[in-house]
Amino acid sequence: MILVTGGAGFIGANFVLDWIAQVGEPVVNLDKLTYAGNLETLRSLSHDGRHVFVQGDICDRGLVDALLAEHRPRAIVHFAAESHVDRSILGPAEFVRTNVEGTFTLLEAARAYWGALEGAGKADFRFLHVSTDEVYGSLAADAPAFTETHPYEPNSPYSASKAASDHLVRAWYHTYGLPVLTTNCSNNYGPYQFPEKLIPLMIVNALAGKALPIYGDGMNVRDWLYVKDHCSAIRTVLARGRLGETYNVGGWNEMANVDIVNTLCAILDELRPGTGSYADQITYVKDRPGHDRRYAIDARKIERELGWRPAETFETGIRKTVQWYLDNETWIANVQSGAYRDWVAANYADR
Ligand code: NAD
Ligand code: TDX
Repeated sequence: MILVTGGAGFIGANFVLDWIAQVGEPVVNLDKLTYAGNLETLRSLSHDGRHVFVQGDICDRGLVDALLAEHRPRAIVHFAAESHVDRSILGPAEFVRTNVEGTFTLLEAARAYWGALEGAGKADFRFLHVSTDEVYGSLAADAPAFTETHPYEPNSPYSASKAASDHLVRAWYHTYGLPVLTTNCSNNYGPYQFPEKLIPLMIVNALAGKALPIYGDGMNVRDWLYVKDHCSAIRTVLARGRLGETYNVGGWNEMANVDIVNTLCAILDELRPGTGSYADQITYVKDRPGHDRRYAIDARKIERELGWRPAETFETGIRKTVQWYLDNETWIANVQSGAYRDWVAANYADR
């Protein structure tokens, strides 16, 4: 049994589906079901005994203690977070609460639980903290990609809260010996991503005939990784990562936002032709405050030490992603209307 936090969100739910399919080991999934949590994504597991869903808050120490005592997991994989930069600018409090206080609560609960384990159970226990490349701040156009030793220079309330959580995880290893691992990954894309993030927002707006809002000059650069490749990286680090280490995870795929949006429009023009090009819907809008110019990940450590490689290129991953959104318009409509919340009550009432 492993305990996953935030397993109803975009990456967490992809991870739970991938874990059950690839490893088959039971999962207890603790998720508060904020606006970003969507159990409809886990519909295929709603009657699978290997998935135990618990709606709750990672800041609730009593609940976390009770789950650890009941399920005796061999690892905690911690995804739960407030994850959207624009929301962190409008309302940072929830980011500090969940990302910093929530991680602190989990670390303390894990320390108590692990401290009472004995023998092989104690030696094998792992706390894997899922983090982001945004903690490193912004890179100049010609600077080398982020390595694991790059200084932390977070610029948004979101990235500052994730940086704080990374520091707590590091301290719990050095001070208490808690067997931790941290991954810092670049921008993910793929199925089941909430349509507030760049790629799903552009696909959904394009299909709805709405504007495609590009912030600033559209030349901000991100590294993009298909979500299933992030899941395989987490599985790899959990299995073979060195304790106390951090691993950067990325796709070696830097792209400017405007190129991403044009790529999406070109694929949509081909797969769902309209009267003109979807690119005609592109609108340049006011920039995001404190908008980081460039992120790039140097993933050589995880490749060299653990033998991990992404399976998808951007070209293959983005086509699968667009096709998925075209094939799953009900999922999108339910997310946009809020109807996905009713599905939870109807299908997980017994949990
Ligand atoms: P998401 O916003 O889609 O999902 C977050 C999940 O956490 C939701 O299901 C939500 O209900 C849950 N949650 C929020 N607050 C909670 C709380 N207090 N208690 C319990 N559950 C709570 O996020 P995501 O994009 O899937 O990101 C998952 C993790 O990966 C985050 O830690 C994020 O920082 C990190 N990450 C994301 C990306 C990316 O591109 N999306 C890249 C690198 C790292
Ligand atoms: O409408 C938009 N227009 C636009 O130009 C949106 C939503 C975004 N953008 C730009 C801002 C960024 O430069 O696109 C880029 C990607 O934006 P987001 O999808 O909001 O992602 P980002 O801010 O890069 O952060 C993401 O990657 C790292 C995730 O949200 C984080 O959780 C993760 O840690």
